[in-house]
Amino acid sequence: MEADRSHLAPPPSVGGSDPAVATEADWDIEAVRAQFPILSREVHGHPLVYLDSAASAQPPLRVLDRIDRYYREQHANVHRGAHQLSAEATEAYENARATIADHIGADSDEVVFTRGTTESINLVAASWGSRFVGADDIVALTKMEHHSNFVPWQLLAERTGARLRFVDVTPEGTLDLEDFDRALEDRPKIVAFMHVSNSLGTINPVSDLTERARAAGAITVVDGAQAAPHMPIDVQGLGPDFYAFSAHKMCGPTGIGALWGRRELLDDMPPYQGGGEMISEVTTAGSSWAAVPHKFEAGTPNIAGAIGFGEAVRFLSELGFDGLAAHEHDLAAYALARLDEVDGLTLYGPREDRTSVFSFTYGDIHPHDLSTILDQNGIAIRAGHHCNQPLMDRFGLSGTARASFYLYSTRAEVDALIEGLRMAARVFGGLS
Ligand code: C6P
Repeated sequence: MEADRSHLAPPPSVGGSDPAVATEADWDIEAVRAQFPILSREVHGHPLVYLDSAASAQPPLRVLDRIDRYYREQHANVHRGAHQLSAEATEAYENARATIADHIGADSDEVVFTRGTTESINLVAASWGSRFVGADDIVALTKMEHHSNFVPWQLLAERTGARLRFVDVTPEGTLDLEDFDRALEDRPKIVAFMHVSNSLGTINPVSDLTERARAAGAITVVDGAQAAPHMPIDVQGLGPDFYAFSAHKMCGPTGIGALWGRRELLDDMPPYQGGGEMISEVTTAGSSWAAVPHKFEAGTPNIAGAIGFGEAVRFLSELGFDGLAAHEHDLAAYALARLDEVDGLTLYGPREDRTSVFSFTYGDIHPHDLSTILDQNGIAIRAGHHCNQPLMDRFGLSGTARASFYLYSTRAEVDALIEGLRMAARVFGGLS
């Protein structure tokens, strides 16, 4: 049923652009949902309302089928055997890389398969960082970062003696651009920042930031974990030097992700790990390295994961990011309007230029209590610091409740969340 839209605030933009407002009727939500078997299960006797896609999105049947087919029909190690199965596995693995590269406007040999965003950033910090960062250098990062774009730089600073400079976040939950510019005056060697905030939904102006950083002589490392699921990524237009993302947040399997890097930078970097497959030659006197990307893929890779990742990217591309962004845009506007109706609820993050992830506190109810009550009603949200402790500190919080929506989410699920919040208020009292 199409809800009355007349009460909606001007919709926020999702995906950086301002797509035409879609309705559930434009986006064939039932056809989309039918592709996700898990969405028809129940939790604690209630239909599942899955509002935790920012943590891990659900995979559609065709991704599950592709992984299943790989194991049933094609499983063998890659790049090793001359036999048919190994050739087929290698072809499927490299095709997945090509699909992902094509999707982000890159060449295949610039895409390194990793375990995910975390490993991608650790790879850059350990490899580029250990070769090019010294005790006199500065690494700039923001207080908005997920721990995976924070701790690797702390480790690098500990190893090298480099200094960290933290760019502030405004009270509205956007990056403090004046502080960003002040940080650049210190001529940092590396500037690391996220594309989209996993707690606030903030979309950072990546191309603007990379341009400013480059002009100041820095390389940029962009955490795209929360952007790649929601918008097409064009690494050439965005302009970073490295871009990291994870499959499991974009309908793919866990344990696989990608690091894109500029070819000349990847070429100059030492290996991250040593072992099979990443070498050109090994002798007792020493070893030489395979060309990129294989130099960074030591050991047997996550072949099934990579193939599933490629299938997920194909799935999203065929569904179309325009329709997806318009659907999320509509849902975000609806969710904002409905959350505004709840007295005692405080929402964190901007109202414009955001994705459909909402962090909030509700009166004095502890976020974990809130999530427990919602879970008893089949509603899955996340509670805690979301691996964003410096950001939580910035807002004087220990944690928030967080509901995140995706391509299969519905207005009815927003309504279920609001009803669940009212239920929690009745349990804890004192709130409407
Ligand atoms: N955020 C969340 O619930 P991995 O675990 O390596 O796939 O992704 C880490 C990561 C990096 N950057 C951002 C912006 C992220 O959101 C995440 C994962 C999940 O917010 C789990 S903490």
